[in-house]
Amino acid sequence: MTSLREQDPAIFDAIQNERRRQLTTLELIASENFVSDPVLEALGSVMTNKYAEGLPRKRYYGGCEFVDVAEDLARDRVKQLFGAEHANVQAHSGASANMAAYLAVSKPGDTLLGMSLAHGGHLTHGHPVSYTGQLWKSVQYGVRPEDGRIDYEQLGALAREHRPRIIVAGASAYPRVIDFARFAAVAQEVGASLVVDMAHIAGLVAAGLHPSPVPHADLVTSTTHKTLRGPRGGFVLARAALLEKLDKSVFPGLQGGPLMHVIAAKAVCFGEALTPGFQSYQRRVVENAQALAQRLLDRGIELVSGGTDNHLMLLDLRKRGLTGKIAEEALHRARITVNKNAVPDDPQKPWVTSGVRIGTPALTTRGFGVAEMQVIGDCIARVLDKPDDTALAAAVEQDVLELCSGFPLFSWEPVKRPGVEG
Ligand code: DSN
Repeated sequence: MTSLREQDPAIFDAIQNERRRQLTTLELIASENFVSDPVLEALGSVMTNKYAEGLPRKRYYGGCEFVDVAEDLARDRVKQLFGAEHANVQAHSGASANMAAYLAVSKPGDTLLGMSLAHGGHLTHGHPVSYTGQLWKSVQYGVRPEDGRIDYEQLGALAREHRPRIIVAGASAYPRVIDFARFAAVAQEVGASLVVDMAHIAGLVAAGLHPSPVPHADLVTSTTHKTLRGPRGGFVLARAALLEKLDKSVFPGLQGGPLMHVIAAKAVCFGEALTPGFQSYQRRVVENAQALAQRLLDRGIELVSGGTDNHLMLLDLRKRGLTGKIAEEALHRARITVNKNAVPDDPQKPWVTSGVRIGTPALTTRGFGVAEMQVIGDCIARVLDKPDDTALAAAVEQDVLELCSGFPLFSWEPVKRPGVEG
């Protein structure tokens, strides 16, 4: 990055500091990951210079012959990966993928039944602050208070009462297997389209470690940057019958020019996900999550639903008298990065919350295994036992740095201690 260093040292420094932060912290945000060098190279490529509105061989601009190659490869690979009939890989993000899917099978003013954000869903599943909750009539289902599992009885009852045009399955903070067949049965009963947002679990689905939504859903949306370990972006899978509606919904319905450098990087990510190594990576993600969850339980930390089946867990801090905000900040001081997160029926505001969400995809990419998860579980428990103790935070920070130093993150450099120029 010699030219960036010379031309724009402020941005160069920000990037170097972010790189150092990633190297010297424990990244436990469930929706984050570390991309490979080939993904990063495709992202930083000249394909960012190209306008390519339209689809391969049907563009509104000349000179698209090579970006067409990238988009064809991305579409073919993602279809192969998930056994889908059709794919659109142009969505800039998961939020736009969801909007495109909704617009393909309904119109604003229709009723949408989605999982409440407060129970683990997502803003774009019909929350009132999101356009999805403002443009559609939103009805929300959630989890059962007694066990934190999706309340399929409530889902069915709400569907029969409100006759939604769309039912949305999928979650951002749900640690258990989702029964897509059950969602499809409810959707069929009331004549709704089923849209599954598999963003969080896409990598697990690709590896066969979570049941696939593809046979059950009319449309499946996802991001590429979570468990799938690709560039930041989205895509939508569809039944062949919805091919045209979906493509038109993305462009010209929702977006202008696709980000061709990101699409090239998505193609690289899908190619990586088709290799056998990806399946063993996903297996380790789940093993690590289960090991970490068990260690936290052993240390007396309560988890929503009592554990995890996937890549994440949700810590319920109410009985400790802690908020998610305090916990996130205390863990940050010890170089452990998590996000505060609402627990079901959280009495606190979204900016405060009573929980913390933790996931293992990023650290598993970094090479951490079950033994390290146990050490990390102890580090988290030590901090949460005494969140105001700055001496303890400093001691845990040293342990975290020690742990990080054994796991280089970027192939082109070793771990450096903070403050030491690299
Ligand atoms: N913001 C994402 C997450 O952290 O789960 C969802 O889009």
